[in-house]
Amino acid sequence: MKKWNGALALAAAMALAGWAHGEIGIFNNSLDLGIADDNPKLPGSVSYDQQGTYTVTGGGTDWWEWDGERAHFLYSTITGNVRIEANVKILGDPANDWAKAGVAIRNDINTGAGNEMAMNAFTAVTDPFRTYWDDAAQKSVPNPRGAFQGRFLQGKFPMFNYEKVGIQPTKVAVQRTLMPDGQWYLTEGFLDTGAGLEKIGQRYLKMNSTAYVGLAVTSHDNSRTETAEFTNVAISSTTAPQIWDRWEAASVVNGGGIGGMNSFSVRESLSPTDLPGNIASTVAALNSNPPSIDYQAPVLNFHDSDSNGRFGNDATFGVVTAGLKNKGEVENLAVVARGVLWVTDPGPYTFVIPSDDGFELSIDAKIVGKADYGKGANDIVLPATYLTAGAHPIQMIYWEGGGGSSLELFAAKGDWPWFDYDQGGWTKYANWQLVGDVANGGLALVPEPATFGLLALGVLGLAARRRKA
Ligand SMILES: [Ca+2]
Ligand SMILES: [Ca+2]
Ligand SMILES: [Ca+2]
Repeated sequence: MKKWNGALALAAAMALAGWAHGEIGIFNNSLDLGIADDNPKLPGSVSYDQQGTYTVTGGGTDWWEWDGERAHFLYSTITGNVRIEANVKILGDPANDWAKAGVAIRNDINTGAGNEMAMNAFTAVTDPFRTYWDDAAQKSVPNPRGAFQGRFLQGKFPMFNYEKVGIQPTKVAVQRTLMPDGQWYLTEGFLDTGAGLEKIGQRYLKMNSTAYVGLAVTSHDNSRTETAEFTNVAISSTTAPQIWDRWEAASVVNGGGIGGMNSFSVRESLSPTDLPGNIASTVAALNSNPPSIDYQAPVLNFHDSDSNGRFGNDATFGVVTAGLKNKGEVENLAVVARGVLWVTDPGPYTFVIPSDDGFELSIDAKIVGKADYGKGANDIVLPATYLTAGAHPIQMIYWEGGGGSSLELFAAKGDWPWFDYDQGGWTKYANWQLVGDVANGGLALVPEPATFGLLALGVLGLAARRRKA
């Protein structure tokens, strides 16, 4: 992992234009997040010693609660890009292992009747004395950790969580950076466990331009409070994001087409021998066996047997359409589908792939996600990938070994943990559509780059004519 060099943050904080110094060091205000006198039951407090130490005491059942964050929060309002970092030390031994102290960026502090469910990103340390029972050793062993967590949607469950376990972090940081589309912020969490600040997670959040930024402590036990000291607290508008999207090179498949207008080029190859259940064997089969069939498909929504995924109107695999296999009897099939995405609405996109068996999805020749094992048609939600406006080659490698077989590729704009925040009611976060289903708002596909120049000229010509009209 890359390390963050935070040396410039303090200086940049001092240089922030228009910075209003409040009553508590560099912060303007503090409050109990949650329902007053209920959760947190015991009021929190803050103090500042003029030497740079902030002492924050907080109660509440947890920051990470389904119905809202419970903590004491010392904050300022800040517009645009922002980074906050601090050394953090929890005082004493908290009653609950999950007591947390850290730095947070929030969309709001009052989203409804004191029941805080704001979009947020929080990097925190937990109880420094936490342990777990080691069965083999028959004793408790240290189990310190830090976490980067938060909420995706204002007023909605669930939340995201990334943890780093092993050494108690001494320093935490969280930052947000506005992406080129002007609406989505990349939020990133960092922890220092002795080797400098290290990124442990990222999420794209569609936040307000003004955020609440500060220090938070939750006791994770509503019958008491816990206290932490924060030093070297720095707020900066300089964020230097480390975007994690797409770093691993895609598998190379030779031959087959590379897309068309509103379509994928699909190549299917029936293996004469059993197809081992992994990506490398699938690529080898595609590169060494003659293709069984090449064709164009508007979307990837295939079904042969067992689950048919999330979308109906399934197509049969090409080998069934061509009469090479009976429906329901497809086995040992290697598939590659390629196209060129044409993105007109830039931003983060989440792709979901229910497939039986596995897959590798790449965009711009870098892997977005994969399932390198035989599997059933459960949804796999890939980490969000940021798509700029314009053309992006896309490639899906898929195989069916034996048993059930199906494949779908669908996506929605945004960074989502799941398509369904009702966990089964199909109450969707966003407009999930099959990739290529433009009529319903899905991502568009265009011809291969070799012919793409002509298309781009055509689009520009059309725009020019519209301006004249
Ligand atoms: Ca389907
Ligand atoms: Ca089968
Ligand atoms: Ca199967």
